[in-house]
Amino acid sequence: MKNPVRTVLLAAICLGLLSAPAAAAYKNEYKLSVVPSATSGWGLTGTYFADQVRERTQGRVNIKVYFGAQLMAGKQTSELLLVRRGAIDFALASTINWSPQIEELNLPALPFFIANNPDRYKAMDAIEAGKSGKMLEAAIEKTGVKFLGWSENGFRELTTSKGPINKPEDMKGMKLRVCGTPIFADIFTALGSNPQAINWSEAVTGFQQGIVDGQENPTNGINIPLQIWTWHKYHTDWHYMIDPLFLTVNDKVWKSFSAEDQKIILDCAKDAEKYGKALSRLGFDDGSALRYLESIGMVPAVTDPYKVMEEKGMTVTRFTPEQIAEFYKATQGVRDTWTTKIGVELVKAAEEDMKAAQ
Ligand code: X2X
Repeated sequence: MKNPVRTVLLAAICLGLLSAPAAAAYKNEYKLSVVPSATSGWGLTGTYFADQVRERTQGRVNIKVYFGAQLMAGKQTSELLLVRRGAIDFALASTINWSPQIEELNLPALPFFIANNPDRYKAMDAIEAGKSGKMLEAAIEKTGVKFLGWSENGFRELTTSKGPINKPEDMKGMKLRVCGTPIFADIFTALGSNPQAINWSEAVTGFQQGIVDGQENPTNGINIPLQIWTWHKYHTDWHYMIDPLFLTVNDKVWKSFSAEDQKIILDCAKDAEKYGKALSRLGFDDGSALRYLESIGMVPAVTDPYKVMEEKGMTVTRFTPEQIAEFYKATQGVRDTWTTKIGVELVKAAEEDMKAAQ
């Protein structure tokens, strides 16, 4: 042993005893879960977030996106459980898929609630920015995961192979695919249809085989990328509810990041919110979505969804205020029952947030 000091130092380095104090152990790859495909608005937003994080952390945080609910073997309502356990690191999750475990997240699924405001996008933003949004974030974080920021799948519209739908009676007996979240069964039963709970991973096969007569999903985010007109020729533009998306990460994983990387990740989540919302709102808002997408050089191929649906042979029924009023009335019982489950205080806070913003 020629140089004992050097030997001790080398041994200490090998044991990791002298490693830099700020350098937490990072994984080579972090898994981010997305329920639909890579080409959905949701999938594009997940990729955008992962790319931004990788670039801005200079590769320190390397996120890989897993599409098609593959990390949950297709069972979309298991996502929260797997993020909590650490089998999934990050998720760009929908309130719909986490609401079976977190009752508060049913708020945006209250039928004809958010879109019942003059500007439905302002109403959504006001909830997220307001007191009710803070209550939703707290409900998410109470389960032991870190909330990073909002994004959007979009207002959900009905597409059917039979139609058109002008009044609740037109839906009578129709077999409609819904996800397995309980409030959906209640809404579609109240409207006289026959809801079928099918995971998204199996829903497209259901459309191909004609097992169901229709489904509901956002236009830009899901229906157009999926070319839903292949199976459904009728589009009912009723905006009956919305699924906001949110970025979230396992708490332990979050705590393993340096303060610098945490800040970068939160900044990237803010940008993912702007991008995801612009994709969802393109062609439906006052033109801000298009201007934003132009400013970041990310305009998608379809910028006029109504025109595309009509060109593809879809009959688009845009609801009048009188029609909305009829559907509103038919779903009053669902709003009453679910307001109690969600929490009267939260629903009231959301009403106040939305009203203040109009
Ligand atoms: O299952 C659906 O309809 C989807 C893809 O929109 C959700 O995950 C909520």
